[in-house]
Amino acid sequence: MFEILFLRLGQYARCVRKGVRFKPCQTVLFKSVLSDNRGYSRSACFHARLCLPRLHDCYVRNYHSNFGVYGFCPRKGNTHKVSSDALESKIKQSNFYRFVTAYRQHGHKKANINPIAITDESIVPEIELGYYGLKENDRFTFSGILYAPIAEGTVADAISFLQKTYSNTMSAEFSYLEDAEEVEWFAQQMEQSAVEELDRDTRRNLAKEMLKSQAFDNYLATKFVTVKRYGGEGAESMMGFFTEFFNTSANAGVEQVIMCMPHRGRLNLLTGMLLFPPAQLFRKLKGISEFPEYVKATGDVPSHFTSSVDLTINGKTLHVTMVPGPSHLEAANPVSMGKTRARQQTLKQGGYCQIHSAEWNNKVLNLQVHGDAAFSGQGVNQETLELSMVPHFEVGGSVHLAVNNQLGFTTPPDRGRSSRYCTDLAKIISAPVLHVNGDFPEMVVKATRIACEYQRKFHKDIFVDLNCYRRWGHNELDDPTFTNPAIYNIIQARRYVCRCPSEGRCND
Ligand SMILES: Cc1ncc(C[n+]2csc(CCOP(=O)(O)OP(=O)(O)O)c2C)c(N)n1
Ligand SMILES: [Mg+2]
Repeated sequence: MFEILFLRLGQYARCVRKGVRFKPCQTVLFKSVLSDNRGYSRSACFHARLCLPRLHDCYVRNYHSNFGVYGFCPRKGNTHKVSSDALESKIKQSNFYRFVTAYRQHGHKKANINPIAITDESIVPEIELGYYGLKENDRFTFSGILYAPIAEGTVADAISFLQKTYSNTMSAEFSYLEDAEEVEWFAQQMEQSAVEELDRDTRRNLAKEMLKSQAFDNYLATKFVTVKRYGGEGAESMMGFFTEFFNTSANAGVEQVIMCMPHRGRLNLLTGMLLFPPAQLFRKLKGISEFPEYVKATGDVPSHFTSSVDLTINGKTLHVTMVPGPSHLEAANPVSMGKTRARQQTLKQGGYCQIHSAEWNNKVLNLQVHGDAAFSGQGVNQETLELSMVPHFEVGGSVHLAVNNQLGFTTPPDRGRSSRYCTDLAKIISAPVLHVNGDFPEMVVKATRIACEYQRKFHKDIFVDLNCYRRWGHNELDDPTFTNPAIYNIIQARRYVCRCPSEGRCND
């Protein structure tokens, strides 16, 4: 009975999509070829008297209809309204408001986001007080303009708060967002996050995951000296991103994450969090096939390994699928988006929901991890980003992490791109970018939280630019001191990020 009902509905849906028109309560002859799992076909021919209008309303969305396009959730227009109090405060204190706005826009230029900075850009003319006719001891009401913990104070107080928010070890670019509501929301998140402390459990977990990643790299470096492992040393805080990303997603009701990732730190993530069996990896690193002995085959290189697992987080199940990695950098990004969309379609989510007014509901989330050089250098990223909000391609916003170790094999940023940041391509779709110093893993966690919340709220792409460094050569077998002596003078004089408890980093 269910099979017949299913067939009727499926047939009807296909006919509707092909443009076949039915009259209400018309007797329809369905002739179908059914395939069963024993591999042969049998014909079925039966009549069905269907109450078509009711069926149509309840179960089927036309591809094009008055309700919109099947598989597409139109975005709401800009309905942002500034409260009258806030507006009054802004108008009365317009010079101060201009200054705060400029800080939100340009503060990132003097942020301390580069752990291996060679040059220092501390003067940013756009946020010099003289431009706004302000003096340090002028007093203003902050309410309606700033999301500071104090309601009023001097310009010096405001500068110290803005500095802590936008010119610290984390910063953001968001002033170009096209919707005023998003700009205001972003400023609020940044300013509230600046005064928040992470709880003890989060900090302990963060330290644990980073140390695990480092111990894994040390082990591989000792046991498999001649193997290319593309280690995560210098970028350990990417584990902070992943921990927070998976936790916050599971807590928010995400059920599936479809992700793509290049070589850097991939083995660390696979074995550390995505339950990839270390024994299988070690077999491969020893030169033995990753398949069981009775299978006469060998697979791809270790850095293309993949995983598809159920994680249990706070009693919730989060399925994480990492798509297989090709050598061709960034090529997996559109594949991961396509897979995300296909999963959303299977689960009838967002634009595929049978309820016409449904919005993206974030059950399936796309995560894209990039290398700094590959992201700015590969044209496929421009193509993928431009598809990110196109009907029938969009996935309700992807979260992007750029593991920015400031080298692409041997190429430093100033020889590999013209843009200021490796993530500047994000601006073609006006996507916000959070820049964070990888030496401050707690800031990485905060940036990840804001990124996930933005994606969830606005269903648009967002980027985290994790500024870090590469402790060894590109694949540990090359000598970077020969190709990049200036950078490696700085790197070799440093200690590992997880070993700096006295400096307040992971200090539990
Ligand atoms: C399309 C493509 N071009 C070139 C390469 C060769 N290649 C492999 S890794 C790499 C450097 C990538 O740098 P980045 O994206 O910054 O990642 P990192 O290794 O620094 O993490 C290059 C050029 C490749 N694999 N794919
Ligand atoms: Mg790089």
